[in-house]
Amino acid sequence: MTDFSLSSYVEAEKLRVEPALECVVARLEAEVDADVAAAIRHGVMGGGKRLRPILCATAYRATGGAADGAIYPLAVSLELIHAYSLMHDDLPCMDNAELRRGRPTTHVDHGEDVTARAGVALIPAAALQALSAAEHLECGPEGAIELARDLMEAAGSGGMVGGQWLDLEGEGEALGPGDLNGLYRRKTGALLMASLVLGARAARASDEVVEALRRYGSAIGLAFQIADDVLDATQSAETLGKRPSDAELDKSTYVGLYGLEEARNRAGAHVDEALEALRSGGVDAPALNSLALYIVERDK
Ligand code: GRG
Repeated sequence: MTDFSLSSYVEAEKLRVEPALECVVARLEAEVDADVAAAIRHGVMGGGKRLRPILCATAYRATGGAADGAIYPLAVSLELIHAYSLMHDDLPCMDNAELRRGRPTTHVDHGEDVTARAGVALIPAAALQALSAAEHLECGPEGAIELARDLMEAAGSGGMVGGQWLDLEGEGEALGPGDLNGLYRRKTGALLMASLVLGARAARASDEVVEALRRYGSAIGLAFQIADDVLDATQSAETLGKRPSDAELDKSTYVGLYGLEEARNRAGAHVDEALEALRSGGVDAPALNSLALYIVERDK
């Protein structure tokens, strides 16, 4: 029996993530034109679950990292990539969305060209943020390179960007299970997995533990995107803070392939896989267990 409360944990984590993000955004604002600065602030500081930095910080502590807050500057580098991806994903040339996190998307308030520039500025900012955070964490030159490489690989054409290409190309196509899994592992899974790996690496965890976190991250990445399909098919714009759009954009989804119930079952099976990865790697972390369960239960 545990008295662990995920909602208090997440709230406390957000209180540590937000100032670290504010610090990066304030620095960036001083480097760019005012219109781009405003779009960056809109895209980065406008809410969101902050799941990626929370996973990173949680993995760090679960694998031997200190509880003193030193991890957050690294953790927010993941959120910079995530924020840019949402800003660009919402653009008219991609998913053409006008609502996100319960308010107008960045391009609706700041224009398409400014949003494109603001998003792009966040990519090198994220890499630089990871490198300077690694220096403060005293990871050494090789450790710093490894962290930045993991982040950029997850963000790149073998990861999130490549997944987004597949997603755009797949609109109007009936993707089979293998193709859909590959797309999800890249588009959504790669950055979630990197969040765990960065945290564990920063804590100087053993290769075996890093591998356990990688397997956990890979499994929750898939579970997360399947749960997202379920949410898109079952929830209103009011609840989601964005307009459900999979059907309108004619996207292949787990719900389309397997139906609602089986999609939920499969997401649950990936969560079991994630929990087993932690157990087999000897990682005892109630917060990681609860976060995995939360990922599939957020539609309830
Ligand atoms: C130019 C092809 C090309 C790509 C640019 C746009 C882009 C890169 C990538 C898009 C990746 C993307 C939108 C993946 C979806 C990931 C996902 C499920 C996001 C929702 O994450 P949450 O629920 O969001 O964590 P919050 O709002 O809580 O932060």
